[in-house]
Amino acid sequence: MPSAERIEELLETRRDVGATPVARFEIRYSRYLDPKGNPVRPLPDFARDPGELVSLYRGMVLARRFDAKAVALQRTGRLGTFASSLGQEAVSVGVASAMRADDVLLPSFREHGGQLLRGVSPVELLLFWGGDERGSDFAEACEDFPVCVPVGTHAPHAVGVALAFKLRREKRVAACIFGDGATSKGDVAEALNVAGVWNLPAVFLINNNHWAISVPVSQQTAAETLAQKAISAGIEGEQVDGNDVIAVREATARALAKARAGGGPHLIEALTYRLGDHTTADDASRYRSGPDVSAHWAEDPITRLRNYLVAERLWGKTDEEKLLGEVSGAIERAAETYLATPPQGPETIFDYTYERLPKDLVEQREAALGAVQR
Ligand SMILES: Cc1ncc(C[n+]2csc(CCOP(=O)(O)OP(=O)(O)O)c2C)c(N)n1
Ligand SMILES: [Mg+2]
Repeated sequence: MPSAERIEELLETRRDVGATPVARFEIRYSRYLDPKGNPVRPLPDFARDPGELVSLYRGMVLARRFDAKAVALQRTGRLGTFASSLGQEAVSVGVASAMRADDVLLPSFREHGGQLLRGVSPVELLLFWGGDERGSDFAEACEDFPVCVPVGTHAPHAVGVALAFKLRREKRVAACIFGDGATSKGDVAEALNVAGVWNLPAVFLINNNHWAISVPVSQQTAAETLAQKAISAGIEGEQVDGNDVIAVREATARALAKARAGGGPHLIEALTYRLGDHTTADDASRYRSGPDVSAHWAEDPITRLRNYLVAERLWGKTDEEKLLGEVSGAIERAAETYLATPPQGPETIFDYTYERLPKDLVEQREAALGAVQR
C-alpha cells in the first residue's frame, strides 16, 4: 500500500498531465425524525395524516410481536430456524407502505413486517418458517414472491418481474429487499446492471443492518456506502435512515413513482442495525459485544415514531394499550391456527419437483409412505 504522501504525489502527476474529471457522483442521506423522534426537517405530505402514521406504527409493532412469538415457538421446538427483524421493522414496513397493491414485493428473510402489511397472514408466515410450503402460497398479495433464503438470488428475479411489467406496458413496479451482505454477490451486481441497461421499473432496497451473520459491513466492502453500487450500474442510489420509517417510506415512494413513470430503477440503502442474533441458530455474543449492541437500542424505530406521535398528541397510553392488546391477540390466534394445522404428508416432498418422478424417487416415495403408515 503506497503512503498517503505517495498517493498525493501520484494524483498531482495526473493533474499535471492535464487529466480532467469526466464524471462526478454523490450519495445523499435523508432522515426526518432524529433518534429521539424530533423532526429535523419538514415532514413529507403523507405524514400530515395521523392515520398514515398510526398505520406505520401498528405495522412495526405487529412485526415485533410476530418476531417475539416466532422466536418463542422456535425455542420450544415448534418452529424451524427463524430470522428475527428486531430493530429493523421500519425498513420493510416503510417499503411496503409506499407500494401499490399490484406492485410486487420480493423479500429476503427479514421482511415479515412488510409482508404482513401487504396482506400476507401471520399463519402463512409461521407455516413457512415451520417448514410447510403452503406458507408460501399467499391468499392475499398472491403475486408477491415467497421469502428468499438464498442470499441475493431474488435480485435477478426482480429484474424478470420488472421486465415483464415493461413488456406488458403495466404501470407496476418490482420492489426487492436484500441485506448488506447480499450486495457482495454477483446476483445483485448483475441485477442492478441489467435493470439499468433496460431501464426497468425496479426498486432495490438494501436492508443494511451492519452484519452478515458474523461479518461486519467494514469487512464486506471497502466502499464508503453501499448505495454507491448503483453508480456503477448507471442508476440512482441514495441512503436513508432505516430506523426512520418516514424516511424509508418517502424515499421508496419517490423511487416507485419514478420507476412507474418510466424513469428506471433506483437503489436505496436503509441504514439500520440488527439488534438480535442472526437467526435462532446463532449466538451473536460470540462475535460482537453487548455494549455495542445496547447503544443501538437508542435508535429503536418503534420508540422513535411513538415519541413523535406522543409529542404531537396523536397517541396516548390508552391507544398504546388497545393496540398492544389487539396485536397480541392477532398473533396468538395465528399461532394457535398454525399449531393446529396438520402437517402435509411425506409424499409432498416428492410431488412438486418433477412432472414425472424418476424411478428411484418413486421407490423412495413409496418407502416414505410405508414408513408413515407403519
Ligand atoms: C447463497 C447463500 N449463501 C450463503 C447463505 C448463508 N447465509 C444466510 S444469511 C447470510 C448472511 C446474509 O447477510 P445479509 O445479506 O447482510 O442479510 P441479513 O442476514 O443481515 O439480513 C448467509 C451468508 C445463504 N443463505 N445463501
Ligand atoms: Mg445484514
